[in-house]
Amino acid sequence: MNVNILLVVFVVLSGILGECQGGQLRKNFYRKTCPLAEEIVQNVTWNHVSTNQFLPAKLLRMHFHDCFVRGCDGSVLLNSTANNTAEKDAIPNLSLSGFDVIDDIKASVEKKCPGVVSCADILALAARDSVSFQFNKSMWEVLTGRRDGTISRAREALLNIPAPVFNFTQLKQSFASKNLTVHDLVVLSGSHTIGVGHCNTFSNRLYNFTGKGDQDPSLNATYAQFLKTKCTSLNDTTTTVVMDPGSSLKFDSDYYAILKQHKGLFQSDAALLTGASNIVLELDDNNKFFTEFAQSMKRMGAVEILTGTAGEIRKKCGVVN
Ligand code: HEM
Ligand SMILES: *[C@@H]1O[C@H](CO)[C@@H](O)[C@H](O)[C@H]1NC(C)=O
Ligand SMILES: *[C@@H]1O[C@H](CO)[C@@H](O)[C@H](O)[C@H]1NC(C)=O
Ligand SMILES: *[C@@H]1O[C@H](CO)[C@@H](O)[C@H](O)[C@H]1NC(C)=O
Ligand SMILES: *[C@@H]1O[C@H](CO)[C@@H](O)[C@H](O)[C@H]1NC(C)=O
Ligand SMILES: *[C@@H]1O[C@H](CO)[C@@H](O)[C@H](O)[C@H]1NC(C)=O
Ligand SMILES: *[C@@H]1O[C@H](CO)[C@@H](O)[C@H](O)[C@H]1NC(C)=O
Ligand SMILES: *[C@@H]1O[C@H](CO)[C@@H](O)[C@H](O)[C@H]1NC(C)=O
Ligand SMILES: *[C@@H]1O[C@H](CO)[C@@H](O)[C@H](O)[C@H]1NC(C)=O
Ligand SMILES: *[C@@H]1O[C@H](CO)[C@@H](O)[C@H](O)[C@H]1NC(C)=O
Ligand SMILES: CC(=O)N[C@H]1CO[C@H](CO)[C@@H](O)[C@@H]1O
Repeated sequence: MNVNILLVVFVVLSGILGECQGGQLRKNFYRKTCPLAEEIVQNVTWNHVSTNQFLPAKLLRMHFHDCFVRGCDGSVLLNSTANNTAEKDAIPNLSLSGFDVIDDIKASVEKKCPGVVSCADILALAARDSVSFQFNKSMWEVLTGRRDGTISRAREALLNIPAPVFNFTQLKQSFASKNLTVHDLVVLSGSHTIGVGHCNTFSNRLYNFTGKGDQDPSLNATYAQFLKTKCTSLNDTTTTVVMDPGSSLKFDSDYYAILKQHKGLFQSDAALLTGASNIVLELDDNNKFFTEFAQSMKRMGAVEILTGTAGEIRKKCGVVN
């Protein structure tokens, strides 16, 4: 085989690999149609994060929920209507917030280039930029070119968002249904290095694990005692607990160190240690975690996307055109 043929094979293979990673998404899709789009998103996001340090966790989780229900099509942003209960109003799973920030970013982008930049792309960029603020640089690449969906159903959120009581098999299946691997599952769960969980999402582990008033034996007993002082009963639905007690605002690989000490907050966190301990051990390192996170986010950000002429570019993220 001569060099030219090798080159052709290489180019074709890279094309196929690129296809698998991002589908028809591209780097800086709006370069010609709205050159300042990504800069505006970053600026407005950073302005908000500078006065709300809890925002990165909100937007990162919102992007995840968007991608897992009908793909990353901005459907999580749609409001309920008289005849439809939208994803964002699916009962407790969600406790999502930050929609007002997305609306504000969208308004700034619309002012510059009306009807060009999708809400789905804005959410993907804002999730990246909000987490990146503390590093003063972009922590992962976001390909763009997503279009906005027009359908948002609460029932689909309940069916597609993995539950905190899921075991490893269920988590693996949930991610596989989005063409994401066990490696993606463990890497993306590292998002739980920032943010909070409500007591009712894990208090069964403290008070009634098997229905006999018992505690989850896989939860660090010392830590369980501490958690019981925060969540004093099974029916507390309002108190929140940080998931990374040492540095709940800092985006780092602490999550994996926490898992190793059996202090993962949800059963789904603890399940990773039993189901994929080798990956947990591997990721307990900032550089390794950041590198892998960037790749898995690219894969999650391409799940079931609408591109080309599919869907629409919403004028307002909360309502279809
Ligand atoms: C693997 C399955 C997952 C399960 C079962 C799960 C479950 C949960 C639950 C129950 C909460 C607490 C919500 C609350 O009580 O307010 C939470 C918070 C959070 N999750 Fe996950 N999650 C998973 C994966 C992910 C992924 C893939 C991401 C992002 C890529 C993510 C990002 C977050 C963030 C940032 C928070 C904190 C939100 C806040 O502070 O308001 N999670 N997750
Ligand atoms: C974004 O913010 C930077 C720094 O404050 C500023 O120089 C730049 O002009 C802003 N860009 C846009 C498009 O607003
Ligand atoms: C839902 O209601 C809107 C008006 O609020 C209407 O335009 C739309 O056709 C209705 N959709 C269905 C499926 O009934
Ligand atoms: C953030 O990065 C910009 C450009 O990369 C640089 O000009 C600025 O000094 C940095 N700010 C801080 C606080 O390091
Ligand atoms: C995981 O949960 C499912 C549903 O509750 C159950 O059928 C399955 O046996 C569990 N798997 C393991 C390995 O515990
Ligand atoms: C997963 O990949 C298969 C085969 O390429 C494709 O048919 C399916 O639509 C993909 N599913 C998702 C959720 O991306
Ligand atoms: C614990 O779970 C069992 C079985 O589901 C239930 O009968 C019991 O009422 C629960 N205890 C409390 C305090 O909720
Ligand atoms: C919560 O549960 C405790 C018992 O665990 C009970 O005494 C209390 O009345 C419950 N509170 C509410 C608001 O249901
Ligand atoms: C439980 O947590 C303590 C620190 O709070 C730690 O020293 C211990 O090793 C942990 N136990 C297990 C089984 O990981
Ligand atoms: C969606 O609902 C929120 C909260 O009720 C509201 O603030 C926002 O203006 C609505 N968006 C649209 C486009 O109607
Ligand atoms: C994923 C998740 O937490 N699902 C829950 C959403 O809320 C319904 C109704 O309370 C629960 O049954 C689901 O388990």
